[in-house]
Amino acid sequence: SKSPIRVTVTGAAGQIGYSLLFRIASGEMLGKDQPVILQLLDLPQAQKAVNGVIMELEDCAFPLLAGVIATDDPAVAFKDTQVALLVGARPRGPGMERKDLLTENAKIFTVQGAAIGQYADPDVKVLVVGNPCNTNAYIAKETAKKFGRVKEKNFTAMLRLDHNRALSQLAAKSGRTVDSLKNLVVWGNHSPTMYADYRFVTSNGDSVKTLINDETWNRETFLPKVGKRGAAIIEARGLSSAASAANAAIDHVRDWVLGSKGEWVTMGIPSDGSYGIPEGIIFGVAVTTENGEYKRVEGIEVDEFSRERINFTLNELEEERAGVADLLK
Ligand code: NAX
Repeated sequence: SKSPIRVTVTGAAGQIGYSLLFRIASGEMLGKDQPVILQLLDLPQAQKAVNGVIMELEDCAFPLLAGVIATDDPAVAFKDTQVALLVGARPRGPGMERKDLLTENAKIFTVQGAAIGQYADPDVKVLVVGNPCNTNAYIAKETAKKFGRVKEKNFTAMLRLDHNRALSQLAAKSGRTVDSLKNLVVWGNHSPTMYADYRFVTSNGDSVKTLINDETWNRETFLPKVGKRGAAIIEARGLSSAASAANAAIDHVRDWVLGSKGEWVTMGIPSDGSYGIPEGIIFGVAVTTENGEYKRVEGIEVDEFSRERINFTLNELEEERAGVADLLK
């Protein structure tokens, strides 16, 4: 049988954690034959709640769950970890400006990036979910890099929820099934500025754009709906998306580790300069995945409207990067 993979989850006592951990332990993320050891990080005041979650994990008697640890120490949580899901983050409190949110989170992700850089497995795959996730991933990457041990390109941010949201909207509008849709990409930042690009989506060989045949719908309904879906969930549920976010995290890591079988999926990855995205910025792009590696889809045509939208979301990311530059010196 396979030896267990160490999986770190931060923010383990939170609502995404509560959806995520059980699915990881049941084998939905790394495979039904792959044992896992969970390394759970949360704040000191959340340890009691983490222990409650661990009691429930025990009560599931998952055959693949080879061990669980709980800690408030990043050095312990990231020790030898092979997959790290960075979910815990500082939420925006009353009266907090966007800038404050950015710097509060920058502090968390420099600490965690340093722990990953020092203690994680050199091949660790990192997915940042905690917002602002692109910039948090950037901060963790830049900090980890200083230790020269782990792979920079393995710092990724979660755009998959946006990707899945867009898929569902396109399926409903075109009357095709979600699983028939191929070649969607969501460019940019996980924020309302993201650009869900339906131009190349096909369903059983048919162009979905042609099937829908309504560019006004794209611009005035689809794009805003996908962009503001998070806010709509909060409005309806009184809480932010959790089960769908956990589901997207599972999709992201599963495809990365087990392969996307030639299909495009969206991942926020460090830019290599293609598509005019400055190197190093964590930007949502289309990738295919195979043998535990992602490969950026190259050569996607960028028309005038798409260039405008890509620049808009890029601008926001450049502002975020400038906002944390001092902290990374
Ligand atoms: P919760 O507030 O329910 O849970 C967050 C947990 O993180 C808490 O248990 C808290 O104690 C812990 N935490 C805070 N700071 C920590 C630190 N320094 N180290 C370890 N743990 C820490 O939030 P939840 O609903 O689970 O959301 C978590 C994050 O995901 C938020 O930042 C949220 O904005 C983000 N999201 C990102 C999405 C994406 O698509 N990228 C979508 C869903 C979600 O909004």
